[in-house]
Amino acid sequence: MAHRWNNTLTRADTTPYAAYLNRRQVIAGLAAGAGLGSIAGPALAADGGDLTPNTWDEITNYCNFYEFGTRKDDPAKYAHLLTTTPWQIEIDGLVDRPGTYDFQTILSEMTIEERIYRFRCVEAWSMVIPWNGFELADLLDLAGVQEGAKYVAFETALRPDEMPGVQYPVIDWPYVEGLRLDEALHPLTIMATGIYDRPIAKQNGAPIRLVVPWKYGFKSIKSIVRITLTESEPPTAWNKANPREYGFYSNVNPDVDHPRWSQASERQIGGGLFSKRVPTLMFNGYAEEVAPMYAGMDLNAQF
Ligand SMILES: Nc1nc2c(c(=O)[nH]1)N[C@H]1C(S)=C(S)[C@@H](COP(=O)(O)O)O[C@H]1N2
Ligand SMILES: [Mo]
Repeated sequence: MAHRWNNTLTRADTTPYAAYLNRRQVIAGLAAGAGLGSIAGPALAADGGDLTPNTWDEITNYCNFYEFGTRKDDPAKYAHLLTTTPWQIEIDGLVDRPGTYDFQTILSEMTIEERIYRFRCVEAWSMVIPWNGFELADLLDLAGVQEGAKYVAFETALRPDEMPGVQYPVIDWPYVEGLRLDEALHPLTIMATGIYDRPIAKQNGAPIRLVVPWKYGFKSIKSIVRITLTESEPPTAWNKANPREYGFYSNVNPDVDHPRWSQASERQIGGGLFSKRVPTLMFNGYAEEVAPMYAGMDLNAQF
C-alpha cells in the first residue's frame, strides 16, 4: 500500500523523487504508529489483481540477459563483468539534438519515480517489479523528436570482452528492439534506472533499460547504448531470429498462443513449487490504458 500505482496513470500523476521520499517518510511514520513492522505491504491493482512486488533476490537471480548466457542464473553470475561507468547513449536519427548523451547528465535532467509493474515473459512466467525510472517521453523530449519520426529503435551494448554469451550466435548481436512512436511516448513506457530504490543490478540491465509493461518481456531491452528515431519499422532481435514465433508488436495476449506453448496463463516467480498458474491478462492488465493504440488492428495477424 505504500507505493501504489494504479492502472490509470497519466503523466500528471507522476511523483517527483523528493515528494516520493517525503511520502514514504509519512507513510513509514503512519505504519510505525499503527504498529506495523513494514511499509512494504501488498498493493492492489485497480483491477483487483495482487501487485505485491517480488523480492530483490528473485528479481536479480532469475533473469534473461543472453549476452551473459542463456541459463536463468547466468546473468547473476556473469553480468558483474559489464563496465557501466561511464556510460553514454547515442541518440540519433530524426531528432533535433542528435549526439552522445552521458548517463549521469540524463539522470540529472529527469524526475525519478517508482512504478510497480507486472512483468510477463513470453516464456509464460511473471513477476511484479518496483522499478525506479522516468518516462521515455521525457528523454525523447530532451533530444527533440522531429516531424516524420514514426518509430524508435534501441540497441544494447555489444562488448565481447565483457559479455561471455555473445560468442554464441543465439541472436544476431547486438540485441535490438523497437517501438512505434505512440507506444514509446505512452506514459506507461519508462526507462528504468533502479529497482527497490537501488541502482538497477547489472543482470537487470544496468545502468538503463527499457520497460514496456503491456508487452512480452523481451521488448524491454537492457543496457541501452543507442536510441534512433526512424521513419520505418526497425528490425528487432527476436523477430530476426524467429519471425514465425516473434512479431514486432509482441503485446501480451492470452488469446494468441506461442506456436510451442499456451499464453493463456502464467507461473508467478516466487509462488512456490506447487503454486497454481494464474490467468494472463490482456495487455498484461494494462488494456484500459493501451488498447486504444491498437484499435482496428488485427492482433492475431500483427502479433
Ligand atoms: N539486451 C538484452 N535485453 C533483454 C534480454 C536479453 O537477452 N538481452 N532478454 C529480454 C527478456 S526475454 C526478458 S524476459 C527480460 C528479462 O528482464 P529481467 O531479467 O530483468 O527480469 O529482459 C529482456 N531484455
Ligand atoms: Mo522473456
